[in-house]
Amino acid sequence: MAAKRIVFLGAPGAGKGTQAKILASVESLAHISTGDMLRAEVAAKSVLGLRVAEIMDSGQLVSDDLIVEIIKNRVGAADCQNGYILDGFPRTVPQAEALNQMLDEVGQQLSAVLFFNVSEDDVLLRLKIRQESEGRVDDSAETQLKRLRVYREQTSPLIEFYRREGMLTEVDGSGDVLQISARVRKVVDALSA
Ligand code: B4P
Repeated sequence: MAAKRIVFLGAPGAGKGTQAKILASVESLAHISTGDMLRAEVAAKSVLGLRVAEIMDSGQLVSDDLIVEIIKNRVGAADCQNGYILDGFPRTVPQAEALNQMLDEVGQQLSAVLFFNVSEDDVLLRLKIRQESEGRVDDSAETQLKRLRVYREQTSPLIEFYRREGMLTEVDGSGDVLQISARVRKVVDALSA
């Protein structure tokens, strides 16, 4: 079976990570979350972690060069042979261009880009609940709004970018987790049909 290489795109709190975990396990794909990778560096207090902690906590994006370097090293790993889900990458047009170039260089192609469409009200509610249960610094009320602004300005242009490339499939990201994962499965099943 052909490897599946899928990008999950959406606002902070749109449920990319939640859905990526489910799909990765069902389809035996590597789940590559730049957010999780950066948080692990911060928790380990590594040189990289110390550099990015403040940027993440303030709701800003980490620099494109740094993220591209992280992804380059990650997609070559053995667990990516069957394919992978890029969860939270790319997040800017330069990151998307770097990904295209990276894939060209190794003769690979993306299979699909899934855009999780969720209202800002739903996103803010989910982040508020997560802040209460997990206490993530970047889920505080003030930072949530900043992250949404950064998303609108820097990430949402990717919707048009991938639509133009004929790669974009929109998934209704409202409703409960199982409803949404059924929608995701439908799109992914169609890729292998
Ligand atoms: P991420 O970790 O990607 O954070 P996220 O956008 O909040 O996560 P996601 O959309 O996956 O939401 P989730 O499923 O968890 O990024 C964090 C930071 O890292 C960024 O701000 C940036 O600083 C940095 N970063 C990451 N990638 C970068 C890049 N490429 N370039 C530069 N910087 C980068 O869902 C959210 C919550 O909702 C969860 O609590 C979940 O349980 C809940 N939920 C999910 N689905 C639900 C549903 N259907 N109903 C109710 N609740 C639901």
